[in-house]
Amino acid sequence: MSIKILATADLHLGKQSSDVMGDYASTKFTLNKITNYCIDKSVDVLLLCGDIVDYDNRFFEAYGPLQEAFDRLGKDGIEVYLVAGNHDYGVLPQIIKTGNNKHIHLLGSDEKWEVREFTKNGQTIQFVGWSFSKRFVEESAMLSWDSSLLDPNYQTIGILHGDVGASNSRYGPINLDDLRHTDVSLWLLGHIHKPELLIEQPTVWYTGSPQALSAKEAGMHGPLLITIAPNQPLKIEQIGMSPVRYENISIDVTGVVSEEDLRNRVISDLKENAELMLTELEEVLSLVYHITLVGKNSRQREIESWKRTIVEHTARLETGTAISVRRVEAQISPEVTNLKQLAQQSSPAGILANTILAIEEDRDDPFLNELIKEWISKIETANRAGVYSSLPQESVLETTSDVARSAIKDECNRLLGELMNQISNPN
Ligand SMILES: [Mn+2]
Repeated sequence: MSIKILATADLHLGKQSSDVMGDYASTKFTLNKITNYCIDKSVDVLLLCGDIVDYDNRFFEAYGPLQEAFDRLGKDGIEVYLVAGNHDYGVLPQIIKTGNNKHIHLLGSDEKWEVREFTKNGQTIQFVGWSFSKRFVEESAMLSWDSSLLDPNYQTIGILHGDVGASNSRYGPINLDDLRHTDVSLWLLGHIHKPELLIEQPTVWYTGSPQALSAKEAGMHGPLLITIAPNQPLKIEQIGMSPVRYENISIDVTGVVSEEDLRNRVISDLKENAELMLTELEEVLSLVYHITLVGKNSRQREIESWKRTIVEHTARLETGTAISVRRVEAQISPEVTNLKQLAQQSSPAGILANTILAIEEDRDDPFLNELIKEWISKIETANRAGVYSSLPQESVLETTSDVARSAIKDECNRLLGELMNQISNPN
């Protein structure tokens, strides 16, 4: 006999996946799938590691779907242990209090560590957790960690929401070293939406968001299934459950000479890429690509115009998955046989070639340094502009020197392609 646990975080009820249409865009869809999975697969415990509800003011949007899920789980004898994150610190306790929720256990209210035991067929484990009670938490929850709360006879699973490795974070900074010495065999964390195994001993996971919400959340998304059998190592596997999957793909356009060529290359590359991950697409209704055109081609300007219709491309896979394209960008280098030789010239083409090389070789160059300074100052001005002030922080453009270098390189390549075309076709 064993204990089966399904763990997830960051569902953000009230939000929708971007770039897709249909019922499944709403994260209510995945809440329902999680509930069905727990019931169909005889899961014993559902663990939720924070930010299950998108915002503190989403009570009415979240209440119905969440309470319905809790009710269905309760009817099947499934217990839920959870902590609150920086988004749902207020709304989550409120929803739990409103319904008939004896089987729902919010751990660590008031930012105080709390332990609860769970027993099935004589096998006991314990869950320990800590919840946000306000939006911003600047001190690590581990400062108040107290090992004496734990019963040393039982295996422990810790659940916590926070920002690993970001000591200046206002969203509950977590230092991984603090988790290493806690007598907890498995830590399950929420906040970062990309599922990731952070350490093996003790095992520390970001469960990731069960439903991918935007192109920033590429790859497979779904809860972790954890099986605990007495005297056996933990078994952990990710269950693909997200109805949407975002992928970034580079397509080489070297040798493309016509719009038809470009179209054929895009269609066949997307199909090939999707077919490679077919086994992971069973639950995926929509596969959304962000395409970057790369390679060497001097028809940069024509490709810019040919690529405009690519976003209209759709196709369907044998799994029923619909393929679509959200965005196409081009990072194409001109067909220059010898960039180094060209960089020796003092002509505009030579200066562009030298700048591209300086970025590629990570070399210090006075002209490039000026460009970076100017780029950063322009983007900072744009970020400060009133029209953007209502955008959430994550939509603001980054102004690091790496981002500047990559933007400048794209632009130099484009200009150099233009120049080379003018030189080879003077009219
Ligand atoms: Mn969070």
